[in-house]
Amino acid sequence: MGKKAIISGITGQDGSYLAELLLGKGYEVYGLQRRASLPNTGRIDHLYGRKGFNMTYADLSDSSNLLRVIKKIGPDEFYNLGAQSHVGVSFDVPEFTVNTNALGPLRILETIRNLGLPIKYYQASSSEMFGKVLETPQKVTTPFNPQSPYGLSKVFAYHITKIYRTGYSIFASNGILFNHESPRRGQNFVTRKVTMGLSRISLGLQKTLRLGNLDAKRDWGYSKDYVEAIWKILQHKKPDDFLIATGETHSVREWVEEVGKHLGMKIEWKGKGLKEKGIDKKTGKIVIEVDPIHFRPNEVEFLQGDSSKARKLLKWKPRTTFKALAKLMTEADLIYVREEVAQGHPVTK
Ligand code: NAP
Ligand code: F7E
Repeated sequence: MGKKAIISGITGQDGSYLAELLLGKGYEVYGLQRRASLPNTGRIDHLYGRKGFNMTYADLSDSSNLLRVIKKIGPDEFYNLGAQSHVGVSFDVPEFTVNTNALGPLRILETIRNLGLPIKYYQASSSEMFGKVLETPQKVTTPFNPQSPYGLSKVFAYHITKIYRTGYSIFASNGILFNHESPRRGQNFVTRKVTMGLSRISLGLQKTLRLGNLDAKRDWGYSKDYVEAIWKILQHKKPDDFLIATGETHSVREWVEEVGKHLGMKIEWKGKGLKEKGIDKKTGKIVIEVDPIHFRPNEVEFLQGDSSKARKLLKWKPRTTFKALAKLMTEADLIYVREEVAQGHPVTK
């Protein structure tokens, strides 16, 4: 019989790709789904009915339900991907963010400890923990300097994972993943917001797209490549912490330009600060404007990861470049927007 894995956050971007990967490897997958007033399973609807795929209700804020579910399933592996994952939103809902992202992992680890079962635990740690970076490129050994409730919640989760590993000999590992994107990325993260927004503009459905800090630089990879690293981290001979990144860094402005190219636009920048505009040279129209509503109280300006430890010990490397990622996400969103229109869904004007 295949291994059993629980995935929290299965309805999210990474959870959906990880579920596909594990089912392909013959796992029995148990996804934790939280209750929502509208269906929240759009990313995994295609998996229902597939052999080995199971879903159950659970919430990371509810210890007793985590105990019941983990005890009943008795998994070999627990992938904790569930989180309030939006950095900007974490300034608006800091307590909820910390409860889910910091105490959630503690609740799972306590359950594993109390049950005394040999369950391997994966913690979805984040490059946001490096925050205002103290070293470049960032390595597994770079000190953390978080700048948001989100970043700080993930620092707690990172350390509690290590404490349960060293203190109770639990196979508990951290994957410090840098930004990773895909056509399944939430639409309020900047890469997807741009591929959706510029696709709509190219089809004449929207006039401009309003963004925040265009200078921020990120090390952007592809979620499908990164879930392979997540799986490999739990297959490593001993529990450890790994950093997963491409090593390339680009600004939000460069992402906009690259996406524009795939839509036949040539975006040029005029003006400075709040007055800066992105203009499509081919049409002379303004397509990007700056809106301070998207600025954060603290900003992480620059991230670039050194994943050499994972490349050496896990034999993992990213397969998708920045340019390839922009192409695949833009192509997918052009189709998505066209379908949205064909189905008569409202579009932003
Ligand atoms: P995502 O798309 O936002 O998915 C988050 C998932 O967590 C969703 O399934 C969400 O459920 C679930 N969730 C939220 N609150 C919950 C709660 N209280 N109880 C149970 N489930 C809850 O995030 P992602 O991009 O796939 O990222 C996966 C994980 O990796 C997250 O922990 C994130 O913080 C971390 N991470 C992401 C990146 C990245 O660049 N993507 C980088 C580093 C680390 P609903 O669908 O119901 O909202
Ligand atoms: O912002 C800037 C924004 O929200 C990237 C999460 O998956 O990765 C993600 O966090 C940058 C920031 O991702 C807009 O200020 C400009 O500097 O796409 P993002 P993030 O904050 O880096 C890390 C690794 C995680 O762990 C998180 O879970 O882009 N930016 N204009 C904008 N960002 C957004 N969202 N919207 C804008 O209009």
